[in-house]
Amino acid sequence: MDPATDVFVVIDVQVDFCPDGALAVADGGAVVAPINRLARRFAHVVATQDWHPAGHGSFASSHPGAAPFSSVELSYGAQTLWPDHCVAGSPGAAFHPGLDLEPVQLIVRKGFRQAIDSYSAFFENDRTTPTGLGGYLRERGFRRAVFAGLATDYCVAYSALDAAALGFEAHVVLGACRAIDLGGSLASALAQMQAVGVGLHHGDDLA
Ligand code: VGL
Ligand code: ZN
Repeated sequence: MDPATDVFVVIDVQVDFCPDGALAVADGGAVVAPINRLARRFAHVVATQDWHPAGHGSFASSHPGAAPFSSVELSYGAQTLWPDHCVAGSPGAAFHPGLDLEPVQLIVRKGFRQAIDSYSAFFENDRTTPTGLGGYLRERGFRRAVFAGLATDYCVAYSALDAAALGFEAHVVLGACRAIDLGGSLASALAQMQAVGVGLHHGDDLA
């Protein structure tokens, strides 16, 4: 590790992605302890927060007759529809109460445009609208980005893939992530990350 050029990126460790949340990821709360432990080993930590307006275009409830977890065609292509979740300012959008925010130097909110979802911490789902995180990390001189959080196969994987595409050395600590696994999405995400050289760490540490 190089403390000056490594950054730990904590993805969407929010109440709605944990058990009893609106879009609960199985065992989602299990990521909190390893993430808190990892964060203390990095000199630089940033976090993302899924942050949607009420009536967001990714919510099934915004598409009459559509069921959660089905897919629709939006202006930018296929979009999975989710239960209402992480509505800006709501209790479900808050970080998990056990997440240690003290080491976090930047919080990036994403998915706040009504008509565009954003899985990745770098580019929204139209694949062109930037969140600004790429410029921030580059300007701060980071070279290696290590990811953990929720969910492995959506926001973590999209973020790690974009980081690699932007030229960062990307790693994912899989033991500090949990997946939604919808229609083979976990296997597909792992294969895509492997294919572009994202470092996949199967335990809850970087080893
Ligand atoms: C996420 C689905 C919808 C995630 C966010 O954080 O992985 N997944 N919104
Ligand atoms: Zn979302």
